[in-house]
Amino acid sequence: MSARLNAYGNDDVKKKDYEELVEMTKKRKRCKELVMVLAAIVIGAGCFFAGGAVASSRYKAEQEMNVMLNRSELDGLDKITGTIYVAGHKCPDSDTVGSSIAYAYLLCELGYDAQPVVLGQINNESKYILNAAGLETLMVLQDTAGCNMVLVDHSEYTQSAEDIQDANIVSIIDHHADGTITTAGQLIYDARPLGSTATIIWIRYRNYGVTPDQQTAMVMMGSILSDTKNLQSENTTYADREALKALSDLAGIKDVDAFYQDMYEASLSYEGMTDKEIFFSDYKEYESGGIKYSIGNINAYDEESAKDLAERMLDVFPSALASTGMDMAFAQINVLHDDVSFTCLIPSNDIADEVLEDAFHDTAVHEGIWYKLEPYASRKKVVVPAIANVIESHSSFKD
Ligand SMILES: [Mn+2]
Repeated sequence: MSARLNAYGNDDVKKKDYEELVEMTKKRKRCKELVMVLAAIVIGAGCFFAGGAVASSRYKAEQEMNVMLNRSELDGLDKITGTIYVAGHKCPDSDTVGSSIAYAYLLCELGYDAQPVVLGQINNESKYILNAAGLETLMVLQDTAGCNMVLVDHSEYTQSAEDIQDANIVSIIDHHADGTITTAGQLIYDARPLGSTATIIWIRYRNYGVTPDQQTAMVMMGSILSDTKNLQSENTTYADREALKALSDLAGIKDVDAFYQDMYEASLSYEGMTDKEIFFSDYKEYESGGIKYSIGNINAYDEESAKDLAERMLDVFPSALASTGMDMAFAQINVLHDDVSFTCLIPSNDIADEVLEDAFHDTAVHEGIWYKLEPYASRKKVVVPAIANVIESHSSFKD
């Protein structure tokens, strides 16, 4: 029997040996490849972590450098003698109160003698926030002449202390249109189009490498919630959302919506307040094309209480116009609920009514004494620009 030759020219026995050899070689090759892959992974990981460590230390050095660069803008404060007072606008709202506290705390942490103050009585919403944070109400500064001042949440003379021209203004931190206040000397002027001044101050904490304590974080939270209506208002930005997240963590507030709800309910309570005090509780004055006007912001629970408040504001207007020297005034009443939610504007007199008719004939419904607008219409972003636009384009209002 001739040996059967296979394709390799070997007999069956040799073929078996050969196949085993091939299999072994393959296994060895696979092993070698595995070892090489493992070695590559180990080397790669080593390089990655070493590179990562270099990158992170470089990043840390960069961060430290940034903090030092940012802090150097405070050098001028070293030459100041006496306390630096931090104040928001007249008829303080929760952003003004929280921002004053937060910025004064930041300056104190950086070694300066700073104190938060207010230019008038705080409203019920701010009282709720201070109470929740366990903080005392702020000192009312009557006289600012000769004082070192940081102005937060405003930059208009009409919204500041009467004698602010005679103060030494060292900084303005604001999120409104640039105002009328000017300074003789250098200053930190930080204006950013964010939802609240407290958000700008949170960014400044980060820039200076400082963390607010629990109480300060809570009042800053209150500022953002109040000015952005719990992030619902159209002025809300990415920065406001991030600031609120970080600050609620620091404040230890897990249920931010519930905190806002309690704030909101406190803001609806005008208990023990006269009609005049209600109108002036969140009140601002403006001037466009030589016409002076004011807007008082009020929150109401439902349409019925809004109607009641609107009637009461009509009674307040004549004396409010007389005592402030305004040409016209408006009450802005906000009803913000899941089931019913709107903003309405009540004009003080015929000329104010004409302005609203012109400004909102396309976007508002004229119902009896008020003009009903979309909910969350921001005083700053919707109401004031529309009114200013009408006043500036109609010279007849100046007569
Ligand atoms: Mn504000």
